[in-house]
Amino acid sequence: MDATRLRPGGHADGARQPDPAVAGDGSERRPPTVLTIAGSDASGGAGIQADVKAFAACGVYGMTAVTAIVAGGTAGVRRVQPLPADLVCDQVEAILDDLPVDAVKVGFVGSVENAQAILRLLDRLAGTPLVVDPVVVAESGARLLPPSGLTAVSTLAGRATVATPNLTEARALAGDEALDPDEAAASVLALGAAAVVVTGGHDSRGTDVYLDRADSRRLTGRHWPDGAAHGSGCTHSAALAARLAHGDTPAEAARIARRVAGHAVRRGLRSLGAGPAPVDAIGLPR
Ligand code: PXL
Repeated sequence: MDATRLRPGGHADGARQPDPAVAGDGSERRPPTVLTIAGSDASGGAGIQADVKAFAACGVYGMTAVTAIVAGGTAGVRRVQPLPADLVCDQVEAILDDLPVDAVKVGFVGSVENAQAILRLLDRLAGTPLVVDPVVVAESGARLLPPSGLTAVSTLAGRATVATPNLTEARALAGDEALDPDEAAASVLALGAAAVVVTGGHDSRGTDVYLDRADSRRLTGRHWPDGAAHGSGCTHSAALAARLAHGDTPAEAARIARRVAGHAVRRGLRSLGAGPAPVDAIGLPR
């Protein structure tokens, strides 16, 4: 199939368009696509596993480049093994040489070398919406990224269309533990990101703070303080990237991502795991 004949998304056109996969001009429609560059969480609740489930829940085709293997569960992490930076590059380049990418999410990078390699790869992705979730700690409290990695992750966050730190991560990037969510959002924006969401909507705070250079919003709604939260940040940033791939503005994508992550926490699988239970983004039968 000639890739130029494939079109993202689109809606079926009633009786004159019986096959929703074929557009009026005869070209075949394709789903929006999102690439996640992130770590593998052995427990299946967070990382790349959470991303792929959030992509499915948001109706996009997901592609993955794995940065690190995290041997961990809901209660903690045994080992973090970054993959070599050239292997991260090969994965991304294999995708870029073959498939369309409508949005990119960067999650846990695993190492400074990987962060630097990802920065170089972004040159090939200029113009593609980019969500950067600057993962530093797991929901269990386990530190995933050593302090030496913060500068590289700050640089990545500065390239984002939307950066999505939680309050702990935003303070770490800003180097100031005392910032409130608004101040933390302003500091991350100052790194160069086009927009920032300091997340809190899927944890005990209940409100996401959205900030870009023209707009500032509090994203509120139902709040699930006793929900299952392992993977909630990954689900949020993956859903946000998926909505950007659908063509939403950053502010609208952030609004929907808060809802998707909140529902995933509410439906979280409290019967699984010894720590914060894994989110459920896809509504598993039980
Ligand atoms: O939830 C943060 C997170 C992100 N990425 C990976 C993880 C975790 C938490 O465990 O393992 C790969």
